[in-house]
Amino acid sequence: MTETLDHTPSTAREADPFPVKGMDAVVFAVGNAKQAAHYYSTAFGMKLVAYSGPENGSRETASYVLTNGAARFVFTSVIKASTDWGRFVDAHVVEHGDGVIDLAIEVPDARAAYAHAVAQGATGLVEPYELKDEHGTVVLAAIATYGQTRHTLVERADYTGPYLPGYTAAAPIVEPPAKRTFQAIDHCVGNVELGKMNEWVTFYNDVMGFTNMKEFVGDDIATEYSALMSKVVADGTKKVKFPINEPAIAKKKSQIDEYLEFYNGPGVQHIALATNDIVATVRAMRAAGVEFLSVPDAYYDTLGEWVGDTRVPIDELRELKILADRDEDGYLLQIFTKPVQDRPTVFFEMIERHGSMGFGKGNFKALFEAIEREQDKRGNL
Ligand code: TYF
Ligand code: FE
Repeated sequence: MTETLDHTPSTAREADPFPVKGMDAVVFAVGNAKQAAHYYSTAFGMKLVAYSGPENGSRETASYVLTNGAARFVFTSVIKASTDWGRFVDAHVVEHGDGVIDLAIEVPDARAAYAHAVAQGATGLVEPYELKDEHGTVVLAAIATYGQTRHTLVERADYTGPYLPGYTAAAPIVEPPAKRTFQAIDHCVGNVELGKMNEWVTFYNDVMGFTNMKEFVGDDIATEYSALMSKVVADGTKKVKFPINEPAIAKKKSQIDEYLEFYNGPGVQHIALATNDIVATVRAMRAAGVEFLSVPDAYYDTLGEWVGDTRVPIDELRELKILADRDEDGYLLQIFTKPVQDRPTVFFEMIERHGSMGFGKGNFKALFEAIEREQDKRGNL
């Protein structure tokens, strides 16, 4: 038998089966969305742009949409549950505390993305459907990921409204800061149970065609100090990056186990926000009362020797407790907030990249020790 020649142009043959445009939104289910919208405005420097609630036809939930550059967060609370969705959001807050219910991804074709995902083994949660208003049409579908988290697939085409049909434009709660605090979502990290990291990495490989990035925390480092293992998957353009952590057995209870205990299962651990002036951002956020993790002064005594020159003098990094790391592609500056609710669960990272596409591997020891000091304050064994 002769081989059949494949005449498909190579571009089509290699076409991405699950193209993505970027993160559409991070959607939080919270106990009090009105106050969350205020906190993310005044403390994180975001801008309220859209609202959905009883005043514009949504009697069940109130949702506040805040943006900062391309980054979009949505905070949803239940007013009075009357559908399965309202009951789900209510139960989510009881079970997990304030947390992320949806890492929504913008795609060029939500129907095709959903069909591909489900064919590759994803659990479909919402079949593709259209929403329309005077600003145009949006197609939405949703698939399940770890824990009770989902990925809504959002096709906006030519939609010109402030967020989605059902939302109306809203005025900022306070005047946004003159200088933007961050401009995009850099990566979104999930915590999964012991032994499940590779399953979820395979899920993103199969369902979304995401590939593994080279930076990971293996069991060699895990047992020494970090008490976690981590791998990163990303889409072909590296715009959407999802690190996945699982706990590792170590001297003390893993920070991932602590999260899983207080979140009552897997979920989003941290959202990293990209800034182009981390010094100004951290100064503004600290002044507004945001708490960040501290590393010992000794970290800065040796930093210059291995990180080399960065845009920010070491003394300023030391003053603000900003971390730095360098790899073969460049360097990055980063800092981590403490958990932003009473449960030791969700936190944020601010990151300023200069070439490096890593996640701060050189800082893992100092960072994880800082996290463990916080765990100790909470009475961790
Ligand atoms: O996203 C990352 O991989 C880095 C490092 O519990 C990190 O921000 C990893 C795990 C963790 C805290 C930070
Ligand atoms: Fe991170």
